[in-house]
Amino acid sequence: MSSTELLSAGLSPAESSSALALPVGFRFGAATASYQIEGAAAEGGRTPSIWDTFARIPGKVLNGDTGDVACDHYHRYAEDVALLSSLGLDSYRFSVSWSRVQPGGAGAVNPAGLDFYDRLVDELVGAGIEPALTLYHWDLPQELQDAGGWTNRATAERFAEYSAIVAAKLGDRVRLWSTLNEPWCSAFLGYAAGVHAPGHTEPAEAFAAVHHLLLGHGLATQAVRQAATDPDVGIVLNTFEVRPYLSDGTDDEVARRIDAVANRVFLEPLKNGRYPRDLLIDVADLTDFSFVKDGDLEIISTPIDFLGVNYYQPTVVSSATGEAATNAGHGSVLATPYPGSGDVLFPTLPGEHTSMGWLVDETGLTDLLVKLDELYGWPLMVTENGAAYSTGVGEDGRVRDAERTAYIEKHLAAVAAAVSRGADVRGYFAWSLLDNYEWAYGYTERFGIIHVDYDTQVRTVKDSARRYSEIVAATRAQWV
Ligand code: GCO
Repeated sequence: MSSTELLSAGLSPAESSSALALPVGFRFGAATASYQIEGAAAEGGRTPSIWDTFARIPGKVLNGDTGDVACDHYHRYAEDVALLSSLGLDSYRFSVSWSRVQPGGAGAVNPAGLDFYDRLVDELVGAGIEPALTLYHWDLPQELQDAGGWTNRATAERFAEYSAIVAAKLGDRVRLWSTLNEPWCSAFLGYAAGVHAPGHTEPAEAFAAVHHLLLGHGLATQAVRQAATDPDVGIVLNTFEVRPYLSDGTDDEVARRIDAVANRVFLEPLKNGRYPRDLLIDVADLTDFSFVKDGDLEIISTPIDFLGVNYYQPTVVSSATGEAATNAGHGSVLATPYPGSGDVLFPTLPGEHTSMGWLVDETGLTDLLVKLDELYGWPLMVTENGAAYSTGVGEDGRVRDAERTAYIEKHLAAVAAAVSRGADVRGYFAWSLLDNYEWAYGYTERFGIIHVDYDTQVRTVKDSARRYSEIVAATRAQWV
């Protein structure tokens, strides 16, 4: 028998066509983030975060949308957990709003805020769903921003204190902890490109922010290990699968630069306790890294239990003019931290694109996972993967999101392909459980496997969620 035949033995035809060769115990989940779904922005003692402020600056977010109401998950969490459960998912990745738990980001705990997450965790555990908690998904308390935000070293210390509070309360039931979600976005989109809160356009600030985010991560990792029972602690990066546009070597130097500022700026300090030498040289005109103090890199390289990988599309880069220039798409924010960044192009490749204009190419996920496994050796988890398409609810009440269904099928198969090539991948979380607040795009882009009607808050399970659920069931069936 071939391994495929072996795996399919005893399964119904529908099951065997859906089952993926993934290791026993592989986690299947869906992900969200606090500001994107909770709403109840001024309830239960929550105070503003930088996103509450940024969303109110005219022109920063499409239609002036805010997270004031979002998916009203704060009030509807039990219904949302029931939906997760109905899909047969075993894990739920969510984030905690710092200013709900500790208004102002320092000092006294707000019991009402912490109780919300206590209830959510109980609801999940009661439904047999493993909570996967992210401590920071971009919603910094505004008061900390007023004191400099992530450019201020003290923010890292405040973050560790807040993390200890959350871990002390929930650490008896939450095993999977992520410190930061996508610090690249916090630092570069927030402080250099200005398209995310706090909206600064100071490239030098972005590097100070990177360092203090990493320091906060290291301190929080230690704090969670002290306060929680046997936790697995990791960090979630939007590692970029950087590919040169031209394969003749012309674009290799640009690919190296982007890989340094997008990936290795985080991976190297986390794994090896140093910033990449080539990066230090590339950005020498911007910063001398004098914000790095004795002992910081040891804290930052505190061993982690897993790396969370968020993947949506490959990042194709070019230095060329001509054809590449004609096809240069969005994404130039990646180059913003560099002086003379105008020479980095992000060509749009032919093929299918989502409503965000992102290329559908699952080979990028396989290659990225294999590469990260080989270079760094951490257990990996795909903590976000998904696609924006605007398919609405049909007259028969169904959401026929065939493109998203195909996207998820291809990317799950791409994870299995990475596993077959030796990568230690332990889970997959669809982004997102619900249509939600897509940051600067407001409510215009829908990533959910569950549709949300923002007027009525009615949830409708999309076809993609049903298909995902079927694949999960079939894959698990082969384990028994
Ligand atoms: C991110 C965030 C999510 C986004 C998602 C789609 O990766 O940017 O973690 O909050 O909503 O990625 O853009």
